[in-house]
Amino acid sequence: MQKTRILASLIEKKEKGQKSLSVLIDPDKIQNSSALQRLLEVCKKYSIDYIFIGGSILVKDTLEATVSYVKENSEIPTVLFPGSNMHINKSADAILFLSLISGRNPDLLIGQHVSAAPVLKNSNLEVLSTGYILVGNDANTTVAHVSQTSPIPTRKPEIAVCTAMAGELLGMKLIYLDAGSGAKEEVPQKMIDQVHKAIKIPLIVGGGINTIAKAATAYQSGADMIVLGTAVEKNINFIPQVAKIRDLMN
Ligand code: 1GP
Repeated sequence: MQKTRILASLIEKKEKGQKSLSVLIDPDKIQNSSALQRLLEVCKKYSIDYIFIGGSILVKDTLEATVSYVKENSEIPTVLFPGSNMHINKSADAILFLSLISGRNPDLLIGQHVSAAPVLKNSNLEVLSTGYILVGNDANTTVAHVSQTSPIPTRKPEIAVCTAMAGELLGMKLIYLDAGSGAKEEVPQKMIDQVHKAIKIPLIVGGGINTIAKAATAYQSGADMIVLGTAVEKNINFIPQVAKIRDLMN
């Protein structure tokens, strides 16, 4: 029996109009355990809702050590954000089972999932079926290159809307609009707003959120959860600033 705790809480929060905040830890970018410890302390202090762990490619073989450390030192639910079916770790609480529905690379629409399925079925991971939509005007980002797909251009919100609707109709439980890690241009307000209005399932937004104004705009436009990665790596004090925006909205 697969767990459903995180999905249930996201649906409940959405029904109440409550926002969530997730911090993405890229295991490749962790300097040492004291930096990770400090990050976890700040996440706890400001009641970060979820810790995402992963990245498009992981060069160092530190996923398992990172997940274990976070689990041992924090009670915040851990959600794997995998770049491939190599990035599964059974110690985490959940995994975003991402189907890259903005692209037409069959391996990332269904291929990797086939090989991951028996491993996931035999784990205690909560499997969160997620329609993953890459957004941006640059076909040369790491994620675009690794995934061999082109993102949906920022000026084409209608394509994102139809893609998200298709994901929902296919039975996916979450939609993730992502401009990619460290994106210069975040997912535009108009696109978040239109996608939010077109679907009933929770909407995650991430990529390039590096100012309070961008975080507030994403929430106000309809993001149920926002994900912070690069900006937190650069400045840990960004966490309390965005947590305050979340709390003001809740
Ligand atoms: C990337 O959405 C995440 O997939 C987070 O992006 O690193 O730009 O915050 P940033």
